[in-house]
Amino acid sequence: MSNEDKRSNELELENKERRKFFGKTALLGAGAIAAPMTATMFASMAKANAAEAGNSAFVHPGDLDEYYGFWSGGHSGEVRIMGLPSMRELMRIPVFNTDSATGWGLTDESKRIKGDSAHLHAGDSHHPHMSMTDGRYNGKYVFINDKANSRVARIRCDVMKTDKMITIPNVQAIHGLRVQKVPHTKYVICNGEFEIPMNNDGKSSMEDVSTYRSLFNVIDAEKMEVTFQVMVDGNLDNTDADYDGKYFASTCYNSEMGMNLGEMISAERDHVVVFNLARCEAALKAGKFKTYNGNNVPVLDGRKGSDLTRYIPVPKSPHGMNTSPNGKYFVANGKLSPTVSIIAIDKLDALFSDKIKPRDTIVAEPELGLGPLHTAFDNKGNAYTTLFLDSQIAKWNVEDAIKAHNGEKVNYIRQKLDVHYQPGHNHTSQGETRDADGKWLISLCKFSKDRFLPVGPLRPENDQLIDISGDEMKLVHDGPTYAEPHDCMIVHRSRMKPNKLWTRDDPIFAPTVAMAKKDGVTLETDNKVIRDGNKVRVYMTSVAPTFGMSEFKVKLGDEVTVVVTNLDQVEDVTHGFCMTNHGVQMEVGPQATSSITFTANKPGVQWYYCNWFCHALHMEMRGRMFVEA
Ligand code: RUQ
Ligand code: CUA
Repeated sequence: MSNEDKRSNELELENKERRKFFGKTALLGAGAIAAPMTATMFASMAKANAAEAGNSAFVHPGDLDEYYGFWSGGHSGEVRIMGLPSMRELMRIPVFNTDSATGWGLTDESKRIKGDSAHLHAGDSHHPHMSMTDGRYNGKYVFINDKANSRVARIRCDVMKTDKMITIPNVQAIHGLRVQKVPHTKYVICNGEFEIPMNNDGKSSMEDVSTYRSLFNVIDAEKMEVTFQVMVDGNLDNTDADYDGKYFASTCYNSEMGMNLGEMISAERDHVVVFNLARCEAALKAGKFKTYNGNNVPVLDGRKGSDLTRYIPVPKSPHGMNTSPNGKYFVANGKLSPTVSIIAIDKLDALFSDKIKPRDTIVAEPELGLGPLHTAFDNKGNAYTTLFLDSQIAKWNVEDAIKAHNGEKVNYIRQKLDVHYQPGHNHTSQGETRDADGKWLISLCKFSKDRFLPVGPLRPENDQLIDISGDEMKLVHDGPTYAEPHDCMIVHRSRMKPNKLWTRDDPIFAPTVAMAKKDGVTLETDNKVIRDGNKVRVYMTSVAPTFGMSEFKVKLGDEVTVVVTNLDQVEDVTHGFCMTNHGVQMEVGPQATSSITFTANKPGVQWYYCNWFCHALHMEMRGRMFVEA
């Protein structure tokens, strides 16, 4: 049995055990207050859902999904975990947004992780992608970009929390993001979309755009530091990596370097830039770079004529960039052209040694329909392209498209399916890896219009689930979602092994543990108030249903840091800490330490309470801060 099969079986077994537990002992379980589902409840739900039973997407209540989906939250700034095929939302991971449930953006731990952007409370997350080993998801990290504030963040999949965030210098609007697939994710790659002057110090101008550039960014995935950047001609949109560890490719929709719409869409062809990783690393080593804007990030020159890059002309304002899971092709999606351009990756060596011309790498340019934005793949040689303007997904066969391009009389289009409406990204189960399995396709539709009960002028998006396991695509589920799942990826559950509890040595709260140590406090046992000038550190434990400290005193104007260590060892028993009227809220997971700092600017009695429902006596889990005037 493979490790993946073992993990899948393990999950099934745990699930059965859990149901036994809830069936018998949930009411008595110390701390566990989740209401058990009775047999009658199960039966009636099963009956209500009987009609759904024939639906391949139906997952019985209590059963586990086969896949984890990672959804970007778009301009809500977060990442969401979905279960597939049920399309149940399992969790939200705050990243670039601020979240009152978890205290993300409010706690000292999250502010430390956000670093230089701790003062920003907004973001626009687009492209979540998981780290890989040998072209396969390895369950370690998910990386995501923030277009709004030019950031990249990393989520640790053992705890499903953001653990690193960086602001990328010298660029504006990080857009396309992917990971190196082979041999492993050493680098995260991403594009600076908007062209800005180099240097952008106010001494350039609005009229002369000759110093404006977009940069390709190569980030060390473990250190989360920019290793180098590559300056290009034109701007950069989406990107992807090959399966050989040699090349990255990015689309450019503004080769014109236009500063308004008319200028940006004037050329019939823009291009794909291909980056040669070995040559970039060699140039970096040889010191062939410059720095800009007063920082020390090395910027390589990959403009036309450089040996680091090649420019392949493609029609017209291309958008999505997708590598086929057999490692053979880069597919650039035409957007304003009804075509996609298929670049043969095995011709890139010849292109970089100037044996062939850039357009010689194009092996087909199939016409698919209006507004092709993104392409996904199954394991049978088929591709699925979203047609934004046609509100359809075109299923087509890659090798047949190449035959047709070579003059053979074959129909490469397999099917066109209406989706509702205007799809942007799509994604197949494990389709950006060698493990593409051809089971599920998600169409992330930007409009839902009439598909759901009206909820006012602002409508949900519509994430549609399509069964692609048979010859025909079948739409099986409509999923309303909040602004705006730009992109997603679908990971088999056997690849994932999240923790059930925190471990006391977790690096996310290690600095807080170090601070306590300096104060002579042992977090696991002590409940203490430490005064340090007008700074007060309040250390307390929590065990359902009490805080280790039910009262403490501070003085008006003190800067108060409350550090809560949750000693509960029971799965799912999360506590919270909320100081009423102070905008102070946070999650404290089992075995975790969380801290939050605020000014005691209101005199008198201030109640604090646990804001995560943890026990039958959860309401009583509260205490008083007394602020002396
Ligand atoms: S982009 S709808 Cu931000 Cu991924 Cu194509
Ligand atoms: Cu602890 Cu609610």
